Amino acid sequence: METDFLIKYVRGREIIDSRGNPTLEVDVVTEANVLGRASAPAGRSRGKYEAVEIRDGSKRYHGLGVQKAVKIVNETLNSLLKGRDVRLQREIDKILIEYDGTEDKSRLGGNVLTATSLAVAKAAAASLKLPLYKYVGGSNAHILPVPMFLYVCGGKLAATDLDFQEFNVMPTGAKTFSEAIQMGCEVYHALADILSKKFGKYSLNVGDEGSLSPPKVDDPNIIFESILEAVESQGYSGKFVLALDAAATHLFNSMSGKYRFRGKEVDAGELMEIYIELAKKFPLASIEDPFHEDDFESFAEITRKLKDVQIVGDDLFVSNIKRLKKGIECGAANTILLKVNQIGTLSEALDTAAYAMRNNYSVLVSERSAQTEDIWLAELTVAINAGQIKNGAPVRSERVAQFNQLLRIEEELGSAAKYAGENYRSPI
Ligand code: 2PG
Ligand code: MG
Repeated sequence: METDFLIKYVRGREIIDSRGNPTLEVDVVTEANVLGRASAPAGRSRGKYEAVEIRDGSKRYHGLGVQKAVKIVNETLNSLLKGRDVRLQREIDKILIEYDGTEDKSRLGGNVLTATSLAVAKAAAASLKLPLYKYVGGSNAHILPVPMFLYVCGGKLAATDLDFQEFNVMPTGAKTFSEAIQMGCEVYHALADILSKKFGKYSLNVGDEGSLSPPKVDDPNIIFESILEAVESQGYSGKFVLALDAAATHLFNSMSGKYRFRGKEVDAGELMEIYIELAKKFPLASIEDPFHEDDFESFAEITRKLKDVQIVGDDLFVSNIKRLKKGIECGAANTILLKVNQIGTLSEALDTAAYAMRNNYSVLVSERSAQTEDIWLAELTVAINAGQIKNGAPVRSERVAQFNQLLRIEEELGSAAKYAGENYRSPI
């Protein structure tokens, strides 16, 4: 019956994320009692142009409670969305965006919009008895992404002396997604061994996303060398490339106009040289946020200088189509990091991804440093045939949940599944 697809009610609740902070989960239930449930992830190393999160700011949970967000869902959104057809995703997202009415989504909140919008999509998919990736992506959703595994962290995401935030790897030489997972896990454990022998047992402490934490190391060269040693030890030479997230916004001192690096301050030109040297010395295939979030010019310069390297805009673009357009106009970066909660709704994220691809920008779908067990991220990555997913280390449940879902999707797609491999920037 057509009325089966109408929303009976929308309900929010406060749950906790992988950092032990509250986050919002939303249930969308249809008249046929079909449930769509989704939750919002949360960033720590956030860009200033991201959609604002609604948090309580009261005593509980150190101000991070989301009871206000729950109230918005249970009262405002419940009456706004009741009786709407869950299959009309764009219409529902438009209602949400218009009701919010702000540039930074501060009335309803990026967390409220993300959890609600995805819960609607999940309710529609479940009502139509389709997996989410097929509902959103259609019959051509078939690319299994190259997983970008996080091995070592610095910056805001781990208690190490490393300034750069993330040292990732991509098993581009695997033949299938499941082989990529196997390779990524084997090398992670080999690296854990190598780091603990070189830098002591505290290397085995893990950061926000399960990354390893070698103490008293501030030189990125040492990290990349150790990672390559681990890759070789497992017989995978040449089958992995390296990927860096400098998260340079958080190293930037706006007073001096310089970046913090290894105990001193360097200017944009010196930082550029550091990247160029790393790219010469290592199979460094991807650099995210090499400069701060307002420096489109330096982004454009590094994109010209390191032609073969994927230059990713995270804090720079914040998944926002307007900022992406500005970047495309001046040649800043060649890849967008896609995080739904930076922008708000699923429809906006899909628009940004489509616009990027049409302009020869690659799309790297990304987690946040705090996730839940919700697997919409994995589904979205296959839905848009993105070709790559950034998802932290392969060792914590909120990370593993995404990898495992991708393994299930690979199995379900059978011979139609295609691992992006070396074509991760342009998999079709
Ligand atoms: C990033 C992320 C995720 P956060 O900078 O890419 O790894 O950090 O989610 O904390 O913004
Ligand atoms: Mg980043």
